[in-house]
Amino acid sequence: MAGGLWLASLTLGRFCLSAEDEDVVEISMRSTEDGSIVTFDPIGLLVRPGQRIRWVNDGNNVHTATAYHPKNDNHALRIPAAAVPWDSGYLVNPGDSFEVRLTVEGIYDYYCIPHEMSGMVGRIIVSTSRDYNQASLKPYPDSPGVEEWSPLPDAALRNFPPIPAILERGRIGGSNR
Ligand SMILES: [Cu+2]
Repeated sequence: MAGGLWLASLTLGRFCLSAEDEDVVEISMRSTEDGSIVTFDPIGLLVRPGQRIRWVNDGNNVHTATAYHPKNDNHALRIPAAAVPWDSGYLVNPGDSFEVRLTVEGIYDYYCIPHEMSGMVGRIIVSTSRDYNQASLKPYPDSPGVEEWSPLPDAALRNFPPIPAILERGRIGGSNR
């Protein structure tokens, strides 16, 4: 019970569990050795509120998992307004990982700091429903909307998987280009 309470008090951050490990959804931070392909895999993911999400570096490059949020270097707000933004910092070594637990329902777009310009972005939907209308999940506009926010690179805008596809399939694999 004490462990459960301790867990419940954590909303994000780096932490490690073994015996109490519950199900965790992993997202690989993938890169070819020459860096010609960089991608989150899966790039689109549907999770239930409160589920643990872990990004793991596959070891060929340096990556971050960083929420689209003005607190992260003036990026556009592309997570629910009530949600807490995150930034993993640089994950340098093979197997380096970072976890969040997203409790607010909605759409979460995030990027990799060194590879945003190359389109290394991902989208997580936190929802108890797979029904597009019932979940009332609306896509974010392409333009940042607020003057101070940085515009998104075209490569990033191109790569967000469509919301209906994520709801239907649950997970969308990363780029193989
Ligand atoms: Cu990256």
